[in-house]
Amino acid sequence: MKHPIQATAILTPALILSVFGTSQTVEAQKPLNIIHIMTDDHSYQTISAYGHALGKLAPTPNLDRLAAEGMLFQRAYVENSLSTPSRACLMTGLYSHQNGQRQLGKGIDASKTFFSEILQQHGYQTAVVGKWHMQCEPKGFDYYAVLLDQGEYYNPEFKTKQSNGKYIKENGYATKLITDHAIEFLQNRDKSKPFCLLVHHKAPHRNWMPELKYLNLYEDVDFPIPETFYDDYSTRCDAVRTEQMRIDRNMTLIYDLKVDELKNNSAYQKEWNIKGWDASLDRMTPEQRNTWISSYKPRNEQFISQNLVGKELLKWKYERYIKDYVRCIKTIDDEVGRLIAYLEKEGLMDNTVIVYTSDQGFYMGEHGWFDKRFMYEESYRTPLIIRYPGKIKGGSVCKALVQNIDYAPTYLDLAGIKKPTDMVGTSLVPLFGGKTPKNWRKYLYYHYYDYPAIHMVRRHDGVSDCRYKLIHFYGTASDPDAAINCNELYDLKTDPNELHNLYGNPKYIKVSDRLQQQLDKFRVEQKVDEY
Ligand code: SGN
Ligand code: CA
Repeated sequence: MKHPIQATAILTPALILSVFGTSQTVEAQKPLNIIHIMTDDHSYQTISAYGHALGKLAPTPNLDRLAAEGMLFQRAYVENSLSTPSRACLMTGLYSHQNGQRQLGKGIDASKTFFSEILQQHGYQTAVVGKWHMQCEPKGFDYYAVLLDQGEYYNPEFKTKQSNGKYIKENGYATKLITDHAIEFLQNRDKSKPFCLLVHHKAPHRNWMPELKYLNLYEDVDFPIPETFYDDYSTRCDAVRTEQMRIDRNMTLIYDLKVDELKNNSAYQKEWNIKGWDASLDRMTPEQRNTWISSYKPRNEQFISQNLVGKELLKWKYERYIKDYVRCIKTIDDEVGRLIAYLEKEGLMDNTVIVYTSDQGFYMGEHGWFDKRFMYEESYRTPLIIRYPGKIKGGSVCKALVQNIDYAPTYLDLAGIKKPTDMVGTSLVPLFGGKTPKNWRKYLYYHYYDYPAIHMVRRHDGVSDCRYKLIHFYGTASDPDAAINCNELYDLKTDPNELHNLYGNPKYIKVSDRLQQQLDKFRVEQKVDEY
């Protein structure tokens, strides 16, 4: 007689051992694999499955397929909207102040356990390809091919287990090379073991350099400016007046918007990071550079001849920015499609959980901004799609509050492993059936620390529930932008664009007190040491 568990197609190594004592008993069973695809700065606004105007104009059919066959999370958030902190949350399942990575350039407490180490100890083959970006070596991986720091779009350098600590330049476009490495791992892996593969793309990070074949894509499409593009910040704290992430005053024409021809114009020679722009062109092969220049040059010359100023110039900057950004997304979508095609060819689609997310969200001109960091929706929220055949119904939507500290516990849970007791994140597996359990969390905690730093976003923490959000900006008199101790409260139901700060409004005292209590509770329970 068949053992009842043999009737199910998917078994994790831990389950195999606990049920059968030895893994040989169930040789015919397919173990459960995990693929975590994480892009860098990908906004949910630019995935068509999310239904936003931008996504409709620049569709993402392969990501949409994952959503159609899986679950789309509408309330997925990060704890600290910045790359290295987000990656540390992913690897440890801990908040930033617990894993040490509070700011971009320093922090990780490498003595903390990474979930990759635990999976490896339990018989998983583990790999990470692409952006690692942590100030420690990849820990708990059988295979890695990681970029130098933020990585480059063209001909980037990778470090692998075989390269003896050296970064070696590879020829091609980052998004494709990273997928090549992912497939290389899958091809050469030990097929007797389940795998966990992290595919961490560089794109669509600043300065949004598209693949050559897409340099002209969407050129004739009119991307609408967001409703909040001209936000006057009138009800907000001063933190939004001192920040440096505005399309009008902080986005540069040369480095960000690729108007190379302005380099010779004395009025622009002081623009930020012209050197960075030159370096990105210099690292291209002559063929790549020729294709690049001949594509942008006529458009740039036309732009220069128009002498745009004021709102017209701002709109032009927005258009160039969005187009280059969604061009980068196009290659991401293609390459996710290529990875899926490989899994299909290898018969791996029915026993592999595929997760698609980003290290944080991004402003696509909302509030006049690019970049991230703030606790406002566009950067606090991330895309999240999970495909898990047999366990998640295709086309389902999840509205529960989930956060990037939840990935590590989820992956351990999928592998049948109990999470370490100090891991604060929560497994998402109970949500996969389509219903939110009654005891699911009602609040999320957010904390941003990287100030003073590029973009000058003030430190803040806060708490949100499914409807309201309380933000507290803090800082001392010795900070470059002076002392700040200021609160904001938003009602996402009546004000989804977060334009009306309700803090101090007598009608909202009860809500504000309730959220404050929750914020205080988080600070105490999680031992937050600054706010
Ligand atoms: C770089 C970018 C910033 C960006 C940070 C953090 N400038 O410094 O615009 O905010 O990275 O990004 S760049 O000119 O070097 O691209 S993160 O995604 O790594 O957190
Ligand atoms: Ca990022």
